[in-house]
Amino acid sequence: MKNYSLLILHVMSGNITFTMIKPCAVRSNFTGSILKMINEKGFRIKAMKMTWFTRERAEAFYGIHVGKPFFEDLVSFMSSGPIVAAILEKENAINDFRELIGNTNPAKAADGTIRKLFAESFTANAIHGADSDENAIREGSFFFSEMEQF
Ligand code: IDP
Ligand code: MG
Repeated sequence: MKNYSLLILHVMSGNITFTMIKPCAVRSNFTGSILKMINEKGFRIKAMKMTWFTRERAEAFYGIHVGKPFFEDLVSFMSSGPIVAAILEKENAINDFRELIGNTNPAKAADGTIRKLFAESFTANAIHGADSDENAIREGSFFFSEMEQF
């Protein structure tokens, strides 16, 4: 595979995460405020685009959640409008980003977290953050080619 060694380096160093500003937050014009918080926390934007999931692409992206009770709502919601997808770089990226976004359930998210500030509901919880180094690489590759990562 092309650039396989680079990919392994990223996985091992754990300095990459993948995020999406979800349709609810883009619709509400929170994109700028959220990106500001991400930058101020020390993340560097390695790749970024505004795009729109088709239903099929959303189903494929969230394949690990097939069969769960929230899957249908999640796929409908995620394909309901444009998102902003990005690959972010920082030491300890996965954990630090999960801390910045807060609990999946915004009712449980800590004060000052992105989900606490901007989420509308459990499903429409403003932002996605990858949960592991492996998933960050997989999810980033879902949206960005090598040439789109800087
Ligand atoms: P995460 O986004 O915090 O990693 P996951 O468990 O991976 O949480 O779930 C993916 C997304 O599915 C969540 O961000 C949320 O939008 C939605 N979701 C997860 N669990 C529930 C639920 O119990 N009710 C409604 N939506 C849920
Ligand atoms: Mg997850």
